[in-house]
Order: sequence, then structure tokens, then C-alpha cells
Amino acid sequence: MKSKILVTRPSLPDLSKLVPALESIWESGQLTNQGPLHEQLEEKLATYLKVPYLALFNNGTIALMAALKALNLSGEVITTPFTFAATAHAIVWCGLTPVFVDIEQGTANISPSEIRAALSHRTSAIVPVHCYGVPCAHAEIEAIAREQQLKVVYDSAHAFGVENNNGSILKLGDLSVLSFHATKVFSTVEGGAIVCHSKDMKDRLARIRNFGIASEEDVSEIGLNGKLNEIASAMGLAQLEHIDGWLNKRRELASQYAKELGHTSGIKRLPRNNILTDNHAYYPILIDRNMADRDSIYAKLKQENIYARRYFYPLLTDTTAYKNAEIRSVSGLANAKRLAETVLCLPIHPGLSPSDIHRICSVLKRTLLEPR
Ligand code: T4K
Repeated sequence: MKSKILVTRPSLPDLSKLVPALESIWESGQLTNQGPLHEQLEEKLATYLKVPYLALFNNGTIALMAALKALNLSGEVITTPFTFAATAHAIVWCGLTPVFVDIEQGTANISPSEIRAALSHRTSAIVPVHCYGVPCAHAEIEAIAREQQLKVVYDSAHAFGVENNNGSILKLGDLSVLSFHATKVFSTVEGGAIVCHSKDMKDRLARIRNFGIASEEDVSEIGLNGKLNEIASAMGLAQLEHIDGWLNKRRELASQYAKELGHTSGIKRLPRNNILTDNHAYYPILIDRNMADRDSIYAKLKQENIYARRYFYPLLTDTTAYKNAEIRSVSGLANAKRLAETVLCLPIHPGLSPSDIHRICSVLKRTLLEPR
């Protein structure tokens, strides 16, 4: 049996880069609570990502919850069902009602016209996802938000380092939330961050992250424990030293996929429009239902020890947790349903070699030619 290829593997820094930082933690005994490595990572990441302010968190889900809390929202929040469960979970954990609308045809991102059709007097915010790192239709989304006085919190869990013509897309919206989970392009094992636009907001987020403690004498609001610890911060600092090389490696692998699969009938690439600097966090392809069945291809790859993933199937609104959720979609979520049934994310991570990509493409092409 050929070697196992997983959809992703964490990129690990040289251990030698991590050891001095770990030694400093052992020496100081400062393990968490905004220690020196945490402060360094916050600063270095804001610079690297070219964003004004950034607050670290212990994972992307808690960061999403803190972001929603910091904007003092109430009532309904319009979002997409084509996402990881955490997006909607955070809304529910904040006591808000997620209202699900469809994605735009030909993309994996929320549709502005569907947002507009779903507005109610209870709507207080929009939570779009830059799915697979592709920027949302942000100009239209933010025009609606301005007009209706709504907040916009982008779920940017997939969008580390992505830039368009105006620079980092993480600067969009009121707040933008990142994930640094082990499966992400940049990782602190578990971790996340919120990008914001003022020192005041960063301070508020830091307070929410630390139980809402305002001073030795007061707890000013209901916060949570969202702190990134020092060992995770050390991991982040070491990762930053490698990140450009890893992103380049992803670019090379993505362009090999594009070359090898470019003219294969039955496979379409999900477009990656309006991106100046891509991160290739995922490599989603669409399987033409007239040619082949996505699940058979997924299973065939598995038989060959190649583990692709059906991100995001099942659609969130088809899961038990959301079976009674509020869906307010003109199209009946038709685009999201179609995408959930036809998308396949192929393995992509810096540990893969050109021959791994060739092996994946060969199995795919062979399977597509087999009679159904
Ligand atoms: N919003 C969006 C849009 C998100 O996609 C996510 C997370 C969030 C919010 C929340 O952020 P966090 O709270 O997680 O920071 C994974 C991740 O657990 C999850 O972080 C991620 N999205 C989601 C899209 O994918 P699974 O169920 O695919 O994980 P798992 O364990 O099956 O891992 C996938 C592959 O990676 C496996 O083939 C093995 C490999 N792997 C995984 C881990 C954890 C490793 O090689 N090493 C590892 O340590 O959810």
C-alpha cells in the first residue's frame, strides 16, 4: 500500500527554534496570562499581517464569541450554512439567533442579495466567512451594513495572510476573526485572534478574554477565559520564522494541481477571484454530477490511502444541532446544498511533494474515466 496522504498536516517549526523560547518559559515560570511571548506574538503578527491591532485568543471559536460579545449585539445575526459548525455555534453561545441565507452561485461565500432579503427589525449583525480564504463580496456586504446600521464580523479562519488590491482582507469589517488551529496555514496548536481597528477595542477584547476583569478591584463585564498560553505563543513565534517558505510551498503545489487537473472534464476549480496574495489553505474542486459522484471519488481516493475531505458536508442546516434553525433564503439554500454535495478538498500542505500531487491527480483522473 502506498503511503498515507492526509488532507492536511501541521507544519512544524525546527525544534531548535522552539527550544530557547521554552527554556525562557521554564526559567520565568510565566506560563500564561499575557506573558512576554504572548505580547511579542501579538505585535509580530499584527506587523506580519499588516493589520492595525490584533488580540490573541486560545482558539478561533472563543475568539468569535468574544468578537460578538464586544459588539454588544442582540437579536438576529445573518450568516452562512456553508461553514464549519463553530461559526454558528459562536452566535448561539452568545444568546443570538443565527439566520441562515444562501451562498452566491459559483462561490462558497454568502450572497449579498440573500442577506438583504433576510433583514428584519431584529437583525444586528452579519457574520460572513471568507470560505477557503476567498474574499467575500465585502463591498456589497458592508454597503448593506452601513445602510442598515449593522455590524460585520468576518469569520477569517481560512484567510491568514490573504490580500486583495487594498491590502490585507483581515482589515475588513468591524472585526475579523482568525483560527490558528493545528490544521491551519499558521498554527499555535490551538489558537486564534481578532483583528480590530482601535486601541480601545483591543483593550476591550483583552478584558473580555480575561474574565472581564477591569482592575484588581472590579470585574466590569461577563468575560470568558480566552487566553493564549506562553507555550502556544512560543510555537506561534517559531512558526512565523517559517511561514513565508510554507506559503510558497503551498503556491507551488496549487499550481501543480492546476496544471495537472486543468483540462480534466468532470472537475472544475472553485474560482479564487479578487486575490492578490493567496494562502492556498484548501484546494477545493467541484465534481460535475453528470460525470461522476463526489462520494464515490472520495471513497476511491480513500481506498488508495488518500484522505481528501468534504468541507463542508453536511451543510450545517442539515445537522441535528441546526434542524430547527431559522433559514430565510429566497433560493432555499439551493447553491449551498449543491456545493456541499459536489465539493471535495484535496490534500494540500507543505509536507507534500510533487510526486504526491501527481499520485492524487492520477487517481482522480483514472476514477473519472471509470464507468459509473
Ligand atoms: N470558523 C471556520 C470557518 C473554521 O473552519 C473553523 C475551524 C473555526 C471557525 C473554528 O476555529 P477553531 O476553534 O478550530 O480555532 C478541522 C479543525 O478542527 C477546525 O479547526 C477547522 N475549522 C475545520 C475546518 O477543520 P476536522 O474535523 O477536519 O479535524 P481533523 O482532526 O479531522 O483533522 C483534519 C486532518 O488534519 C486529519 O486528516 C489529520 C490532520 N491533523 C489534524 C490534527 C488536529 C494532523 O495531522 N494533526 C493534528 O494535530 O476539523
